[in-house]
Amino acid sequence: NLTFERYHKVDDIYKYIDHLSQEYPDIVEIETIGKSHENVPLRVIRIKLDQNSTDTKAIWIDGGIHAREWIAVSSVLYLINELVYNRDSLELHMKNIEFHIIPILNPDGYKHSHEKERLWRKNRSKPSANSCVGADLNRNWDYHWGETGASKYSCAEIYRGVKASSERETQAVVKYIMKNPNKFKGFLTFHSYGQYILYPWGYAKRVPSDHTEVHRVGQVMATAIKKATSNEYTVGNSATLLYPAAGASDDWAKGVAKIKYSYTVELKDTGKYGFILPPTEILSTGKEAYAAVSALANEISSEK
Ligand code: 0X9
Ligand code: ZN
Repeated sequence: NLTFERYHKVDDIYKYIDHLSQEYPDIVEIETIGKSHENVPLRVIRIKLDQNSTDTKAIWIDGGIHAREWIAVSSVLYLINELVYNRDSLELHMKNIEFHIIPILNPDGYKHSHEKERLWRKNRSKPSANSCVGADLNRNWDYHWGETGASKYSCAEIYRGVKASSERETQAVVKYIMKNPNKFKGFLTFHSYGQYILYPWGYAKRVPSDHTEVHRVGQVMATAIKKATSNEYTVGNSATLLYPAAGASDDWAKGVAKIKYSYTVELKDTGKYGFILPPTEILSTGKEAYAAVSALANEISSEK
């Protein structure tokens, strides 16, 4: 079992999810969807609690696309842990949804952040001999790739990669979701920090035509978080609320995979500790992530 008193390394995380799939093969399934640049398997854990329900609505959830945002990884693990160990007491809408969860999308970067440079953000690929290491996996997606807020310079923190979808980590998710894009009704990517629930578009200060509903559901998630821990999360268009940044996964999910409810959740805090959030915050932030997911699942399962 996993403690929520500290942050975990990649090996421990994989041991934990392996254990879950062995102990609970009826509800937990693991699929390796690709490999990172350094050949670490990228694993999706699928959880569907009610195997008898014919409802095939799915929600995609990922954490750890940015190496230093450890709280995103621990919060997704908390969610997994709740789904499995608290399954009997969960609300019905949590049982009917199929969750496709990748707790750590950038294992190489995460490892580097643990062992070498705490504030590392990118992955660990190296496009050529004289270039810097790492592409920003949240600038690498094939939707308005390379536009505002992404850099063509490999040394930049927001390096977009040599081309759209150049990175293995991006490719693995694209391939997996595009096998069956229609079943995904929600897409949540967990980041830190700032306490925001952001929705497309992120490439420019524009909103999609269905933004009224997308905003409303974002607000429902923020209200659920507030109820859980009394923390405030601000809901809004990501380019307007934060800054324009093209080639991020949320825009791809909405623009290409056509997943209506696509959000980037920036977890705690609002700047006191920033990326170096103390482990004492793991449990309460996990509860916030859980509250957001549950609220989204409820909205999605009640929609037509
Ligand atoms: O800049 C990012 O990639 C995200 N913020 S972070 O501090 N975690 O790096 C925000 C991404 C918001 N979404 C889009 N711009 N599409
Ligand atoms: Zn991030």
